[in-house]
Amino acid sequence: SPTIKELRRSDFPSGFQFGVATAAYQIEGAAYEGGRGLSIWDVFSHIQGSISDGSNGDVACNHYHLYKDDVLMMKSLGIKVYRFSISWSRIFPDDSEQLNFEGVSFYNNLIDCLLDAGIEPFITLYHWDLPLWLENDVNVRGWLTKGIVEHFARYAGSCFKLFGDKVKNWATFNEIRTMAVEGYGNGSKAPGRCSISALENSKKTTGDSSTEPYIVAHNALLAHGAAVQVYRKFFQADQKGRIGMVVDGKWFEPFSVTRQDEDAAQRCIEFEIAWILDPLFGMDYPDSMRKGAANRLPKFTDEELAILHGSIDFIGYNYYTAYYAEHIEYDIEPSQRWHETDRMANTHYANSEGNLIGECMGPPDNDWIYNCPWALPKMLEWLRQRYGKQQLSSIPIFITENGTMDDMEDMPRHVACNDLKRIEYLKATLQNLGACIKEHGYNVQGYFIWSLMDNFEWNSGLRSRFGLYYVDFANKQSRYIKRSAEWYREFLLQNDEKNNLKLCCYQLWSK
Ligand code: PNW
Repeated sequence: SPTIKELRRSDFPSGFQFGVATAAYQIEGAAYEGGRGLSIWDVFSHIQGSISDGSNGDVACNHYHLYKDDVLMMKSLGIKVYRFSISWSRIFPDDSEQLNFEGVSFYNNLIDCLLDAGIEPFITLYHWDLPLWLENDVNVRGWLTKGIVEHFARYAGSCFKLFGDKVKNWATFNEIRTMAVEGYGNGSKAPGRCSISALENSKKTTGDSSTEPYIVAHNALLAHGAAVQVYRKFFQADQKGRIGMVVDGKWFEPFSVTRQDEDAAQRCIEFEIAWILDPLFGMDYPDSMRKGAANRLPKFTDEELAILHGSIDFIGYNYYTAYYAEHIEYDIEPSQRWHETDRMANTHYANSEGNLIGECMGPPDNDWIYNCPWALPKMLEWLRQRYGKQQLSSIPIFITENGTMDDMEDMPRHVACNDLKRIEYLKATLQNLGACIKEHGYNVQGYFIWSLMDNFEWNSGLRSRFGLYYVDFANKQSRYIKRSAEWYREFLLQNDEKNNLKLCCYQLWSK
């Protein structure tokens, strides 16, 4: 086992940025305030049975009202960058596509407050909360048609125009893979469409899961391309910011030492991360996907590929975990297949010898995160091999999310705040990240912990806690510091900074 060394800020390049990440629907609340329109998550979270604890994001962390306190909390951590998302339906509540100025001022106030606190904003334009009017428009049907592309480009352009003088980091999308597979493949996330037989009896909307995840991802990629064109053509020269995309993908190890399982592991990585990144690096979808999904995978025109090629100034990568992959042939009709079966692999937490991939971090019924800090360097090397050392030397990588949930549901607050397992997980990831940057020179420029505070964890609701701060959802959304927040602060701040910070926080507080 690797020796656990102490971790120091100086193990990372001096310009390396540390931060925390959140997303609008997961923290803002105020779902019916400030002129906000509904999104697909407002509808989905209120359908009985879709959220495991029956909660929703109506109030969430009430960040919409408590944002000033939250910025102070961030400042006291010593972070220098904050990743958050804009709620599209707060800016454009309905199909008139008229700006909602109350929504705009919320984000302006938040951004000003962050800059005041010396924290750089890093904005995700789309973190899964599509305005309902776009889902319901029969000519658009959410992400299912190309009609969405111009709407997204308009929304993105408005954000650049409204906030781009102050915001220099833009990510168009968070995790196109997850939104496509979980929103249209297994239906566990909004808009909850699925057709696979295992879920036939659930209350989810009927869709065609053999095609829709691919169509949705395709249209989202085109929307990304259109937004980047707008930024580069009209804003980038003046505003001097950068634009990229946030992707996710687990690392996969072969289930057994066989050629078949090695190929299966490679296929899984391609079906997760290369699906989205290959087209951005001038390639078509991976061959393995063309083979697996055949004519159900949409085709790019030359013109579309030309737009996508080179359309990111950085890669945002959300890293959480790794699994084992086993080769398997599915005996089902192409029309019954979906993304997870097309890749012809089963995934496991233990390999053929029974060894676990890592320590399980979550509670028994929500155990998708295993602590595999060693897999992050493997993924960085995989990216370098696939997209080229030269190319990746000019396209920096940001680890835009990394974190874990508590291992028990409904734990008392004092137990949840004594979160030593989270510290272990974060520290191990950072040790591996720092070491591989030093040894191999990967151009990784930042790292964000998911998340600043406990929040609405999508279909797992409010009980799956990912925060550095505890949120008491039953009592005014009060925030309480966890041991992991203290640990992050100790890691980030030098002694003199700690003293200065006390003073700054006091001054901000009294403002
Ligand atoms: C992220 N995977 O989703 C999301 O961006 C966050 O909004 C969410 O709260 C966070 O993870 C924690 O769940 C992911 O399969 C979904 O590796 C799936 C994976 C990774 C991240």
